[in-house]
Amino acid sequence: MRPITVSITGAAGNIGYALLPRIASGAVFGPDQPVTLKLLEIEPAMKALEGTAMELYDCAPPLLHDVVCTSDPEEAFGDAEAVFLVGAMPRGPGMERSDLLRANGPIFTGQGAAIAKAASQDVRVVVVGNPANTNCLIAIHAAKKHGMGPEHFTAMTRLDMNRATAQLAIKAKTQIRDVSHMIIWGNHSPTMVPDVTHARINGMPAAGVIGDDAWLKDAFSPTVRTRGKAIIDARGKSSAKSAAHAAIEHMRQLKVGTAPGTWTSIAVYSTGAHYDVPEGIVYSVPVTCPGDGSYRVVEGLSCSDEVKALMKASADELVSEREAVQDLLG
Ligand code: NAX
Repeated sequence: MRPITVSITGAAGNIGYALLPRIASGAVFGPDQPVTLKLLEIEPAMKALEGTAMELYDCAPPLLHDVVCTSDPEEAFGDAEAVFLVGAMPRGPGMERSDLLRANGPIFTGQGAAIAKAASQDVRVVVVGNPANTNCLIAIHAAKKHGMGPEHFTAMTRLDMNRATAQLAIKAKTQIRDVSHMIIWGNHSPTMVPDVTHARINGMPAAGVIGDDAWLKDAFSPTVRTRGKAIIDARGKSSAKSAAHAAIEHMRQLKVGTAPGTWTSIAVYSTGAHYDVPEGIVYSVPVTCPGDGSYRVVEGLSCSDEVKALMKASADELVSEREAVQDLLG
């Protein structure tokens, strides 16, 4: 079978370390599909990348066709059919979210343009590096200048959805597989909206099965929103395995499809047509994926006034993030 080219940026980092062997073992494209991995890093991390690649070979994954290590974005994205934009500068002590946006934004102008120039015209991109939604928007604008449309680019809120799904299962003392239809609306930030309204446990409304509105309001949402910090406090390092897993699930559902009757949460470019989300931001919504790389926003879901207000607050945050990087959107 013809190998698929998959590009991963920040491949020598925490998440990259967890991501590479799983992609090379068929987690995204299945157990028969060979993959060529093209790994992008910045110059100072090339030595570490070499070590990561050595370990990857030492896993001897039968599906691994070839590995390319490079610091040249166009080489890294050449012929890519799937791209994981993980590489970004971490938020340092005393750095505000706006500082992070300014620091990381330029990475995504260059990479968005390089993807449009060098990748397969069917490429699908997931942005993981934070602030993921607005980094994705920056990449979309850069790619557009080279003729590639926004439908190729998405940002990851799957980790937030997985965190929420697991919390519901634990609270209901049931299995994770029994929980479905969780939604994350908005920004991958503390304003995200974990919405349980349509979630089901064994096909029944989750809120009814749990029967504890105070927990849903006061414990559930804050736990999901602050889970990243809780992991850092407990582990001394940020989420890596769970983030890599979420990125894999995100890409797998785009490429292979969502199961009938289910959906997933993905941050997509808003056309202004759904749920009063303003046009021109990257906003997480429930989507179904037919399996050809495309997605369809699930329409017509009811939202309470409380959820609508939270959704608007998250949209407002994304609009102000967009304003903060206006000069990068050209
Ligand atoms: P690390 O700091 O371990 O790794 C990042 C890697 O990116 C480093 O090796 C660095 O050299 C590389 N890098 C920096 N600039 C680059 C560039 N211009 N081109 C290519 N590579 C570049 O971070 P890690 O823990 O792997 O996290 C990566 C990103 O994921 C961070 O921005 C982090 O905030 C974000 N996350 C996003 C999540 C989400 O749900 N969307 C959750 C997990 C994670 O926190």
